[in-house]
Amino acid sequence: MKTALITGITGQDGAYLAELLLEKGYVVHGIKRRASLFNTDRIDHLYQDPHDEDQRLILHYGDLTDSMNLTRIIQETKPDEIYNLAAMSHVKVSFDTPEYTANADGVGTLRILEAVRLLGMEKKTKVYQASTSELYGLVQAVPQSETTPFYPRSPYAVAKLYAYWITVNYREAYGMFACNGILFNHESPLRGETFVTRKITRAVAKIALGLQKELYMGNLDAKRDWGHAKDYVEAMWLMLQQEEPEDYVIATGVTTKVRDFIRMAFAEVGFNIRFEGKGLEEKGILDSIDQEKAVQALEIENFKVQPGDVLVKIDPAYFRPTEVDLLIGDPSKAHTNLGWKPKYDLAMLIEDMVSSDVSLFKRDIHLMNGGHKILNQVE
Ligand code: NDP
Ligand code: GDR
Repeated sequence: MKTALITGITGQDGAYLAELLLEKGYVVHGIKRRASLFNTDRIDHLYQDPHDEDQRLILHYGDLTDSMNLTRIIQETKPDEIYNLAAMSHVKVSFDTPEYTANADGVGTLRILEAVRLLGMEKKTKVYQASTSELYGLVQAVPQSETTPFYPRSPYAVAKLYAYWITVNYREAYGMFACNGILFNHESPLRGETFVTRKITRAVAKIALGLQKELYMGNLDAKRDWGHAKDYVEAMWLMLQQEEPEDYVIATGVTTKVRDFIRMAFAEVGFNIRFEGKGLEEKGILDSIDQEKAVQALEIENFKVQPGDVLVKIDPAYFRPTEVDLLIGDPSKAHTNLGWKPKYDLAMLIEDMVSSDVSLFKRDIHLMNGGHKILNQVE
């Protein structure tokens, strides 16, 4: 029975990876941060009573900024595989918290690698580092592959650049099995609510159900290569099962503008959106409603919006000081060496996310009708 340690287990990828590894028979240790509220929503369905004899999911309090804590956990759990997924992962927020981001996302990776080395586990423990397509930043060439030069464009991406190279360095210097998965954007119903896809799918559900009036967005022209997180955690695992440690791009090879993601997400509930105007004046207007599709998706007959209503507006607060305009990955190496191919395309991803958010807010409506107060957070 193999043992894995996942940092960032309470995040989107941590949750899907924990599920995958438990299915494969692993004992899974996870590091969670202490918070004043419960923060394990995404993995609560995997929770096992610590008194169970065959408990295979074990959580430890910890933080990537605390090397003694990390060293102790690695020493106690003796993992065969470490998946370093923990990070301050929001690009825009990294401009507000650059020093913390460098500490957690950059030096945090060093702490893990150095702990493995100091404990003399460099020949036993394999390390996966959550690298990112944000490393490519300012476009040098497309599609981006393992050999495309990096040009990071945010404190987040610069911190991840350090993490990328320190992983390569420990592999070369100490013969460690350490790999970078250079993952392009991947989303799911578990995606954090402030990332663009989830912000959109939540807003689509809320607007369609009459819980929100409009959606404020930043740069609609950014292009991203979006895949499903379920497919991407499989690639992480595959990388650590190879004979040799190597770095891999994981992507779909298809890129889409934010504006088109919005259109596709609204179309999922039968709302056809057209965009008019330029720059900050651009607006997303409800062109028409496909009544049959809307009724089927929402299970309601009467909508609080009608054709002509402005549902999407621009707010400059969501623009970044430096933007990454275009990401499109070339996953050929992963196809050939790992035999990895995504099962979800963008249409399937959007369907999964919108239907999940519609169910979520229908449940809220149900609770509100029963007299419960629901927090109405909008990002
Ligand atoms: P999330 O933001 O959903 O999850 C991040 C996780 O890291 C959470 O469990 C969070 O804990 C934890 N965390 C944050 N800071 C610390 C810290 N200082 N110490 C310990 N734990 C911490 O990210 P994703 O699941 O989407 O991404 C996983 C990793 O992959 C990240 O490193 C991200 O940068 C990277 N990545 C993600 C991509 C994507 O498209 N999703 C693409 C490429 C790379 P808490 O729940 O308490 O906040
Ligand atoms: P990204 O994801 O920065 O690519 O990083 P995000 O979803 O935040 O942004 C994608 C693009 O959408 C544009 N955008 C907006 N973004 C947000 N969040 N909110 C908005 O209102 C909005 N309007 C337009 C952005 O400007 C950007 O161009 C994600 C994270 O998961 C990283 O951790 C990971 O490394 C990369 O993906 C790959």
